[in-house]
Amino acid sequence: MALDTQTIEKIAEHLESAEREVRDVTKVTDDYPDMSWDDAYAIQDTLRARKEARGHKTVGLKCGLTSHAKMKQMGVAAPCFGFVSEYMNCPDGGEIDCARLIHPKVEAEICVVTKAALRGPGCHVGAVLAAIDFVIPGVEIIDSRYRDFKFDLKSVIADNTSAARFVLGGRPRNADELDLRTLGVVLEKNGKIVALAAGAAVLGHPAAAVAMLVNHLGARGQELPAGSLVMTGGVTEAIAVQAGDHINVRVQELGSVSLRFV
Ligand code: 0L1
Ligand code: MG
Repeated sequence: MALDTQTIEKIAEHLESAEREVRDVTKVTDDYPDMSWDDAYAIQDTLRARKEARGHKTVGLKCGLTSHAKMKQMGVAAPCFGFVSEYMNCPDGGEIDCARLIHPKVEAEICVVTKAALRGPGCHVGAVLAAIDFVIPGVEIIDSRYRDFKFDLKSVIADNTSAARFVLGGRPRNADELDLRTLGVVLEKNGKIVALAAGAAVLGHPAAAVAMLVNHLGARGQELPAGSLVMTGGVTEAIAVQAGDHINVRVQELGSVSLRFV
């Protein structure tokens, strides 16, 4: 670790204030260029502890930058992991208040809820499929706290991978009834199709993103407990939205999820 505990706490407070006050900031590595990967996740962990201390329960984990479309869009070459909190959860068909967000974008995601604990290292797609309780479609609303979504991977990890809001809905299904690789996904904005993809866009198989998360946790001495929600990552590039926009995501076999920005 390049940063001491006090500095990590200071950066987490800085990023949390930016979110709470709905204002953008410059990326953390501008001020701390020697920050390590462990520092980046330590800042994220501190952010999580701060939210939990405010009563914001952590309700799921997320994989970010898991599709090549997203990696290309953001100019990074590897996935990252974050968490979602209770206050980020919005109802299917509901409204999202843009006044509480800086510059939101939406991502269509295939999400899973597990029924058995998973432990890495060595977790693979087969182990994940055996542990999935059900698959559910979702939309993630990302809102980087960094000006113009300009960041590097360490800075985005510190900023909890831009997590802001999420919506789950549609028709949950058992994983053994589906081939997650070939599930078609259609993202519509204001009634027009703006992005198309299939589940395989996420690391070849959405369960591979979950395995990667489990191995990441394993390297830190943690497991993914039974009953965990995991968002496996946007299947397409993220789409910018503003007040007045309506988003509908259709996932083959899993129904649709919609939301309106006000
Ligand atoms: O969920 C995601 O894929 C977002 C990861 C962070 C990068 C971004 O803000 O686009
Ligand atoms: Mg995402």
